[in-house]
Amino acid sequence: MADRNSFAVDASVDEIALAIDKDGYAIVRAVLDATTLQALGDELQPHIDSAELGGTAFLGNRTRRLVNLLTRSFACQQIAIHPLVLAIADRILLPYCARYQLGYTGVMHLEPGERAQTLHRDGRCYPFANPCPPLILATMWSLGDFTESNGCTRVVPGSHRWDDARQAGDAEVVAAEMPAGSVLLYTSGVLHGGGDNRSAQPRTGIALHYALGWLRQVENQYLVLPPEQAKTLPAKLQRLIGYDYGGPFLGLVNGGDPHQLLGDGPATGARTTDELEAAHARIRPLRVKDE
Ligand SMILES: O=C(O)CCC(=O)C(=O)O
Ligand SMILES: [Fe+2]
Repeated sequence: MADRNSFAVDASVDEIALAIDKDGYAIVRAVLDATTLQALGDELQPHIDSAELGGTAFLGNRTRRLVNLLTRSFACQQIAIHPLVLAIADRILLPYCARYQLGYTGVMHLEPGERAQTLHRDGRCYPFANPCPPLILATMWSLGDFTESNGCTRVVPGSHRWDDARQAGDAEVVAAEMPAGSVLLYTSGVLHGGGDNRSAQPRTGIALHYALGWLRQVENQYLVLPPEQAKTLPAKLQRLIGYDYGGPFLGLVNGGDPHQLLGDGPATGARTTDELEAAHARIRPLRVKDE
């Protein structure tokens, strides 16, 4: 059955964001052109070949995991700032933060015979009870076709609105099938996991996660990419990896904008700006129930 949350690349950002709000995920099919897909494969494959296996049932005994993707692939730097993804991230995350950031980059390369991963929420590293607002917008780009038989990501529609105690029944799990060059987007509250790879070919996905700007990054992007290296990146990406305020009075360097470390900012900056204050004033404060 066709997935109602699977969209063609010309779908509107509104439609896609609405699906993510309602069901916790959406797929946008065939976003990347053949040249970009080829470049991603060429740049990443040598690193994937030498990457270690996960080594645990959760990380995957037959899954090669590669991290620090921005240091390894120019094409990955480009897809991290893909305008469609950023437009969707604006819609999903900016109601809860003045800035969001790239929190994690990784390849999940499931070798044939890999077993399905336990369903989980990517937001579990942050100690909030579920249901809770989106802390992360995760993207999973398919380097080849993602099918039910090669272990495509499985998602549980609507589970971002469930309590932590509720378990998913088999009939509630959807295989997020998509052709090569597509992107699955899901929020931190959605139960999901890699599938069984029953095919004879590996299944390769690129995970790029965007997190609210006031959270700690899963992968410390600015130690992975210290200023000398970060200088070579597009300005948008520099800010996205953390050379930016996390919000008013957050993430300062010399009392101001961390972007100054890359040589273009004021020597000392303002602790906040009118634009940050306005963005902060628009966000919905979270109410944490004291139990
Ligand atoms: O490989 C996949 O499809 C999902 C992997 C995943 O969700 C994870 O490792 O957190
Ligand atoms: Fe996950």
